[in-house]
Amino acid sequence: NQTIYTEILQAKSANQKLLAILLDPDKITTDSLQNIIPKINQSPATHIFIGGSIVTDNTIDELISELKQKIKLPILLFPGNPSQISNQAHGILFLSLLSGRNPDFLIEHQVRAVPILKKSKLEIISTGYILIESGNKTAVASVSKTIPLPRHNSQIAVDTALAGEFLGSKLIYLEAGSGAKLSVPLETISLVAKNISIPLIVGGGITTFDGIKEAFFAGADLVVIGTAFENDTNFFTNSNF
Ligand code: 1GP
Repeated sequence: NQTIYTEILQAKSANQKLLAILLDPDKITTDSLQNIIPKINQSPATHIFIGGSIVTDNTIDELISELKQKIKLPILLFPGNPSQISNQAHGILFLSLLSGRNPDFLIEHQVRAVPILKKSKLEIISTGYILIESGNKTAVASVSKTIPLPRHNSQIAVDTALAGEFLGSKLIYLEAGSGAKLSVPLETISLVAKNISIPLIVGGGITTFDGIKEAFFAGADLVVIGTAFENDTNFFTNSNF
């Protein structure tokens, strides 16, 4: 059952841009959730991603079941490791960190997730995850102990993304890292988008409405906003979406 993925493909072919709000379960309290829910419903978001590099709290099930009652958007797990899998979500971005050379994040975590995934009804969406250098050390780079791809060599990003597509990834995710000083260069987004045929997700360090528009214009099919919304829940309501 690939409903969420089919909808992403349909949006891509209709040139409808998609927007995900990334929620980090560690940073959300029961109180803040009640404030966040109406803001998400008023925003142009089309998806909710749930995850973080260092999720310590065990409240992910509760968080998602509360969100599902009040928000109609598809909820996709964006897990840093197998402990962040919840059956409450609709689907999971099944990530392999293709930019790195750490086998744990290329395949080990994925193998360990299988017994959990086999018992779940989650829609599993294979995603080639590519970390691009961002001017500061982000949690994903530290936690994964990998070196991001260089900013000024888009060709290596293109080749990595295409390797992912040839290996069977359904999505490519170009990531600068949450809270990145510099978001993924537009030139890299553009070259990767031109070369792959699967949908392209872009996130990390995008903090303005113009930043979102530029990423879309460069070729992103789906943009992810985490920190900007976390810091200001009026981020979407104040901009002219
Ligand atoms: C991180 O791409 C997402 O995985 C979002 O990053 O928190 O910088 O928006 P930000």
